[in-house]
This record gives sequence, C-alpha cells and structure tokens, in this order.
Amino acid sequence: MKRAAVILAVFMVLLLLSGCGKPNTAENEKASVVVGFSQLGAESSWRIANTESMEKAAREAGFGLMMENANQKQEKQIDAIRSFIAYRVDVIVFSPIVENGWDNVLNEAKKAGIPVILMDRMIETKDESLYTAYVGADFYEEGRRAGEYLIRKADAIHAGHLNIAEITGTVDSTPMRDRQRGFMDVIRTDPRFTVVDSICGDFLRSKGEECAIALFEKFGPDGIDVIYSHNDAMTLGALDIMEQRGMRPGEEILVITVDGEKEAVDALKEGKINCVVQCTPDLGPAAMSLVKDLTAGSEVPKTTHPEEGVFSDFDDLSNPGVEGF
Ligand code: GYE
Repeated sequence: MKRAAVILAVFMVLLLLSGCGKPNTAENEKASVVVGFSQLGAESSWRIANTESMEKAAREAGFGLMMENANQKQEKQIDAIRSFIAYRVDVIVFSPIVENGWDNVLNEAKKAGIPVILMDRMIETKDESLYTAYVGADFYEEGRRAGEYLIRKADAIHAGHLNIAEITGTVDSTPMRDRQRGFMDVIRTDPRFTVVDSICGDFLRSKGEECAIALFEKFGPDGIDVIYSHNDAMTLGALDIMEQRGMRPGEEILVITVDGEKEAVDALKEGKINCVVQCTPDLGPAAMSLVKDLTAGSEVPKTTHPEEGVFSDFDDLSNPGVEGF
C-alpha cells in the first residue's frame, strides 16, 4: 500500500511538471465545458491576434480553455493533444502546423470519444471522420485573389513581362499550399508572368528579411518585378531590406501580401505595398459556437469559412473600412 502511494505521488508530480496540471485551474474546474486548444506558435501578429480571439471567445462563452502553445513544433502539438485526451476535455481544437502526420493521435482522440475541431489550418488524411469540423479561411481563394489583383494591375500599367518572386509560408502548411496553388492557377496561362523563384520564409518577419537578401543577391535589384508573399510578417521584413537599400517598394517592385495586419495596411496606404489580401485571425467566436453546438448534441457544418476581401491601390484607401487588425 505504502509503495503504491509513493508511486502515485511521484506520478502526480511528474504530471504536474510536464505541464499537465494546467487544466485544474479554478475556472476550468467550474466550467461545464472544457476545451483543449493546441495553438501552433506565436510566429506573427496574425497568430497572436488569433490566440487572443480564441481566449476571449472561450471566456465569453463561459468555457474552460486549456491552451498549449507548441512553438512551431508538430511533436509538441501531438503531446498537447495527448494531454487533452488524458484529461478528457470535452472538445479538442487545434491549428495544425502542417497537413500531414496527424492520423495516429487523432485516432486516439476518436477512440476516447472526444470531437476534434480544426481551427485555421487543415490536415491531409484519408479518414475524414478524424475531425468533426474545420473553421478557417479559404486559402485557395486568397491565392486566387492575389493572382487576380496582379492581372488587373498588369493590365492597368500596360506591363510587358513581369518576373515574380514568391516568398512562401511554412512548407506543407495549408495556407502555404493553397495560397500558392490559387495564385498559380490564375496566372499560369498568362505569358506576361514568370515565377523566377519560390523560397520559404516560414511566416516569420526575420526570414522575410533573409529571403529578400537572398533574392536580390541572386537576381539583382532589377531582376524582380513582383514579390508575392504569403503573409504580412515576411512582407514587412522584405520591405525593411528594400528600404535599407534605397529601393522603392510599391513602385519599382509590386508587393502583394496576405493577412491584413495594421502595419501592412498602413504600408499599403503609404504606397509601399500594392495589395493586401485579407485573412481574418478572429476565428474564436465561430470556433466556440461550434463547440457549443457539438456539446449540445447538434449537427455542425463540416466546413466554415469567414468572409474576407482584398484591399489594394485600386481602392479608396481613405475609406474608414480600410484598416488592419
Ligand atoms: O497567414 C500567418 C500565420 O495560418 C492563416 O499563419 C494562418 C497564417 C497567417 O503565421 O501570418
């Protein structure tokens, strides 16, 4: 008996040290619904706003939120999901850093009878029953919007040939894959455009800077006419480099970006960015409303996309509706 008690005590301490003690906060104990939320990181203003949106919506719904931030590591997300299963949360919500590699852990959640909502990014799986619902942007449409802007702009400035450099987000993540695919599907057949390079900046501002340096080294300042960047953080990094070199982004080089954070929308107003394709981080209310319906036993839609638009130098940018998050 004594030995068993010691083993149990050691186990409890290990559990606490591993961070699994977190959900037993007074708030989570009181809440009738506890959501386990695995956020993938804090790589951009978009992500930080998204985390805040989830926390606020959970608070307003009166749900307990057990959140783990994975710091861009898939293994940490898998560990977090396992700890949510161990605690028997009511619903698991997570934003998968990449699309592949989730089947095992999601099968464990399924066996435990815990529904899973994918928030922001999708997974690639043959078994669609591994998640109950997805709430997030239509990234393919965002890529298409970026391509459509470019065609309109090329028409307006009577462009001859344009060399495009693409700075991509995290390889094999949904926004990276679909923002690229949507963009390419729109511009592919237009002979005015050549994508001269596509390099990964991991959605990080610092890597956006590195990408810009590498691109200008490779092609020279005149070898690139358009930068299409998969998020504002990388775009702002690339703008810093262009400005340090005395280049005029928005004039000498067309800049197309995705997200719509305040700093990027301000740069659009200053003429340094030509087009901002919107992607809203405010997914908390929709995610929590899915949680509410699921825990009430109602049917939920498999896919929910928020409404999004585009801001560009074709718009009246003094309009009060043109603002970032
Ligand atoms: O565009 C980027 C963030 O998955 C939509 O991830 C999200 C993307 C967003 O780091 O800024």
